[in-house]
Amino acid sequence: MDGEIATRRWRREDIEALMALPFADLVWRAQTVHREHFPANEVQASRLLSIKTGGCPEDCGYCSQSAHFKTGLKASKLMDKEAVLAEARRAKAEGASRFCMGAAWRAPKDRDMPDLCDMAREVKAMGLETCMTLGMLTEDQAEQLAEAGLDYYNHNIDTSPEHYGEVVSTRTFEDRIATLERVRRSGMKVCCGGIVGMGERAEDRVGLLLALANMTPPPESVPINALVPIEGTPLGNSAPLPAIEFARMIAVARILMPTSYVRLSAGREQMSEEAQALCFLAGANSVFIGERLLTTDNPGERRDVALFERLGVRLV
Ligand code: SAM
Ligand code: DTB
Ligand code: SF4
Repeated sequence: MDGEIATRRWRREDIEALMALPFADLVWRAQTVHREHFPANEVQASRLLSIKTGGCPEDCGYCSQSAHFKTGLKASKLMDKEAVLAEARRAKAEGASRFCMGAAWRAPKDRDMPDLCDMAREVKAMGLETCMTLGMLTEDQAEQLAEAGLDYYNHNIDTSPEHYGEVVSTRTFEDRIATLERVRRSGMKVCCGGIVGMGERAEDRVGLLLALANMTPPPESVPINALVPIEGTPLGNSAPLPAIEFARMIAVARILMPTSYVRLSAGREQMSEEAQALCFLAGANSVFIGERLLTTDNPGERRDVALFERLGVRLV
């Protein structure tokens, strides 16, 4: 990342001004920035796997996996390494270049670290990029994962610092930042983004982007998730953000973080092809492929092949 981009500071007013641009002007700026730093018609493909599902002690108001809410999800323990490796092979065969392993934990237990490190090491040896999202990490755990060759660690800030306490009560925004700093110091790349459509205010979306863009350096990977409403959770009845507002969010993320992968993450199943196309026009250049995200559906290969062919986009 060039030094100027790594240390640039954005002001809230800069972001508000971008958000207020006429849509065509905003998309034109986002396209210009995107084409300076990335091939215009390539989208990176990641595949997710839930390696430990449900029964989570945290109370994130959007999540199907929290033990605090009755969502009907069946909890299971950490998968065997061989089963994880088989899924990684399948992901590679389906065209994924990165394999992301997610666990419904507040934090990993030290006794699970050797298995987790083996998974990271062996998935990487297949020629896939690796990512994990396991909750909070100690410095030592971050170092162990980095040592095993884990490329990315995902840990989202999810919303603005001001709104965070309304979504999660079992940890603070500062807890999230502390883990992100440990990940950064360990040498792994940072994957950090948020969710929109949780009933947040427009200023919270600005606050989310401000917090992400002012990390020094900004995250290399920025997932923008559209809330997948889960029945039984406090946010299960939230209304989706209009597609054009969602695309604005992507465009502003692209302008603020020119060299980061901006991922159109959760929510593609609920979006039209045209809404997704707007996001790619706005500078999104990464997606999750496959039939499933962690616990919810994703468009899957047949629909995605059709979409990306129609758009002339190459998945890489
Ligand atoms: N337990 C770990 C943690 O919270 O960091 C890792 C797994 S957690 C499911 C990873 C991320 O998925 C969350 O931070 C959130 O951004 C996203 N997520 C979870 N449920 C979602 C939903 N219903 N809709 C959209 N994004 C969601
Ligand atoms: C991220 O930002 N989105 C992914 C990944 N990081 C771990 C998770 C999306 C989860 C969507 C809801 C589910 O399938 O449970
Ligand atoms: Fe647990 Fe992560 Fe879901 Fe929060 S988002 S309840 S920490 S799995």
